[in-house]
Amino acid sequence: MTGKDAPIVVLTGAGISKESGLATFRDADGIWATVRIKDVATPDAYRRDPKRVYEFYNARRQGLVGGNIRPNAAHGALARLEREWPGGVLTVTQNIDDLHERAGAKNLIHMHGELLKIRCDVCGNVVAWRDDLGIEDACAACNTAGRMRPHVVWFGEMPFEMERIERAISAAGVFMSIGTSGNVYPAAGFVMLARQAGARTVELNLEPSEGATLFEEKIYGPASQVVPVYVERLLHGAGD
Ligand code: BJW
Repeated sequence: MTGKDAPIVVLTGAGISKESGLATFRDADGIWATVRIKDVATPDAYRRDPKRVYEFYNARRQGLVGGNIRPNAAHGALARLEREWPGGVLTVTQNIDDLHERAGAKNLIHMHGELLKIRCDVCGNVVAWRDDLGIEDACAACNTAGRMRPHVVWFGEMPFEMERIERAISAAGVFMSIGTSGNVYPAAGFVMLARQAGARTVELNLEPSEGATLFEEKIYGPASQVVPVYVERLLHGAGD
């Protein structure tokens, strides 16, 4: 299949957490079917109506912390791959949930931020946060009130750790994309970078994504089923 000394980069999206009970964005029953991006996921929405944005993320935070949300077999299989693959594995997730780390992932980048953190818009201080967030909450570092925001990346903002991600993809032997529709850049462009680097490119998704034709190998089905099988094949399959 591929040399086991070659590093693997895995990109994940909302589809990997669907079977854990978290909604995706663009499926028929997804988040964007009930709220508009421009009302909750842009810096302008936050400036215009911070309360609306707080409510949107408070509800999702409550769902993640208080709901019966657990990592599924796909998160578990990727954590196993990270532990056992000799060449090293970096998981880059677009998801703001904490299911990869709860499954045991250590080498992980949350390129679109984390739901269980908030950030001061004034001084940049980031803190862990599991409660509701409101306009009255003040920054523990600079004391400014009313300027704490979800530590997430909205449209028009730069995703986190782009240099590190691009360096890792440029050195990868395998690039796997799991549970993402390929609608949102720069993540949707990573497959092109991986191809330029000569990596083997694999899409594992419920259905063909926007960029499906760019992948050499495509495996369609629920992540909790197809990811563990693919990981087993990488670790112990016959070379092909
Ligand atoms: C399953 C499954 C199961 C279901 N098993 N699979 C014109 C052209 C190109 C780019 C732009 C453009 N105009 C504007 C842009 C840039 C813009 C962009 O991409 N816009 C597009 C809409 C066109 N991007 C940005 O603004 C980004 N920043 C940026 O570009 O900065 C400048 C820059 C320049 C140069 C280099 C680098 C940067 C920021 C994007 C921020 C995205 N933010 C969000 C919300 C915040 C976090 C949150 O609230 O959660 O991030 S939007 C939302 O979409 C969220 C997700 O992370 C992201 C991706 O969604 P994802 O994960 O793919 O979910 P879905 O629902 O789309 O797909 C799920 C898939 O799973 C489906 O395919 C299902 O079939 C599948 N599935 N069940 C397996 N059981």
